[in-house]
Amino acid sequence: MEKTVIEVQQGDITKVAVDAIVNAANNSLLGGGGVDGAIHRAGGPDILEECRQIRARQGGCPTGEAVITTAGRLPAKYVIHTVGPIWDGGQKGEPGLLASCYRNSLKLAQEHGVQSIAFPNISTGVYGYPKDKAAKVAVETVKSYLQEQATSIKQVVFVCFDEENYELYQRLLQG
Ligand code: AR6
Repeated sequence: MEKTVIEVQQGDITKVAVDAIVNAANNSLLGGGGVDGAIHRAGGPDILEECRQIRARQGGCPTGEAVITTAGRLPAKYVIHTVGPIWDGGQKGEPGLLASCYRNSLKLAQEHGVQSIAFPNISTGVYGYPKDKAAKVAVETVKSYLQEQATSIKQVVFVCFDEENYELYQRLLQG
């Protein structure tokens, strides 16, 4: 089987033309700041309306899980909203929850026939997860998922907004 390409880019995830972009959302699914704010601003009100419907059905999104909507005005077809853990010292299950975000997002993408997917650096903004630790979890989880599963996904892009994350991911993906 053809190998999935894993790439790193620096920039704004709302501009990336892939089948699905992942949003670092919160349990309410009702929007917020950071990448969540940027996605809803650029994508328009349809995304929030779909999030409201999901919320009415299932009461938001638990930490570590993911839900999918269309992408409004964005170049992507889908937005996968996942909720990262809030960093609280690292002994409260944060690494497992962060890994679940990546795994559940890939699973949902696969269920929708997605071939290319872009991730932001989940939890490393407002939620305070140390960037180096989060990058390791992200890269390890994506790599092991792709090794374990037969998948439709041909391209995974880590979109880093800041220089520090960009350098961390470049280093981790070199090897
Ligand atoms: N494109 C790509 N990455 C971005 C963008 C962008 N346009 N904007 C910010 N980032 P954060 P969290 C990076 O705070 O830590 C929201 O209010 C940013 O530099 O967006 O998971 C939600 O509603 C950082 O590396 O998400 C939640 O309440 C990364 O995205 C809460 O923040 C994640 O930072 C979630 O916190």
